[in-house]
Amino acid sequence: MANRLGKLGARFVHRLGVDSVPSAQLAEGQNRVVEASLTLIRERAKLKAELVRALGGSIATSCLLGVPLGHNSSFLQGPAFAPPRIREAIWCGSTNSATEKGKELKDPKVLTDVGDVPVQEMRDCGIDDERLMKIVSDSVKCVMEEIPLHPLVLGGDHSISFPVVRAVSEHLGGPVDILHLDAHPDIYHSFEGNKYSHASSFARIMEGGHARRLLQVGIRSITKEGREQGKRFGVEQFEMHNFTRDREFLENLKLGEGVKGVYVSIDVDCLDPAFAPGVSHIEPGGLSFRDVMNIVQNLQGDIVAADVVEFNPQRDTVDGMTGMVAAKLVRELTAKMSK
Ligand SMILES: [Mn+2]
Repeated sequence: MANRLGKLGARFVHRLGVDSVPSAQLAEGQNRVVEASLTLIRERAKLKAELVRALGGSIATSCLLGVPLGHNSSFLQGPAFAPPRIREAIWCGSTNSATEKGKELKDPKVLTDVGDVPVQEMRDCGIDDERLMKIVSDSVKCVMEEIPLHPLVLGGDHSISFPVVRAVSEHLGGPVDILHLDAHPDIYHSFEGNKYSHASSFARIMEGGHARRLLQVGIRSITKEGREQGKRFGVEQFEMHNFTRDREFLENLKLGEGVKGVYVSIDVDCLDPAFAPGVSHIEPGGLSFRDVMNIVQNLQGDIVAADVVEFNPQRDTVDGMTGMVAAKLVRELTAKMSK
């Protein structure tokens, strides 16, 4: 059923062309759709920030922003369907709304939400990837402009990390340090001819000068090009076959000093598939959920924004186990970001 719906969703996109609609008319219509989408996110962010202030304010409030984009995946497109599944699991009645160290998720000063960027709707209007990536960046900026909201982005495939990190560094006026947990380095110059591929996002981030340090943790599927690109950009790649040696260092990280803060990007496939089977690229030999918690919970640094990407609901178990795992990653990132 989920698979059938997924395919229908993807097929419902009509790529509008100049042959069917005059180009000036198409461009004008697209502009209206983009403006409407940004207006909805901007106004919701403004209202949620007003609510936080009315409740006494905070230093930082995590703010969910869904980016249901799956078409830059090289294999399956299911991550486009993840944001509503993650939200459902965050509030699932099988568990309570407290984080491990006692933050209350129902408190709007801790966690709020501005909804999703309407990715499919914009593609249906013929908007191309170059522009779509800019709309994702602009949506993130709409959230960051509303103090004290800090974006916690729900993917989507990993291609979204590029426009999100770009927006964060442009908004803050300088690079950040990035902690990137993933089975893959996602640093190909381009993949299958697509420079916006989910396997290339960190090449775009490094070229753009949006990160000072990039630490990649959980790596266990890396090619020669992946290692060469890593060296070229000065990336600190921590491969799983050395994890026993690296564990103590990684569980006591201190990042973000002298730059604009820390960005955390979690690809759900950093976890071993035993913990998170609902991903597009099953890669055995990964981190345990507690390994990830130790790394994230012990991290010293000011987390300015984060993402959780590559959860594929079409690959999940019938009881939605990976959805709960992705939701817990979001819950614990929220605990870490909110102050
Ligand atoms: Mn990955």
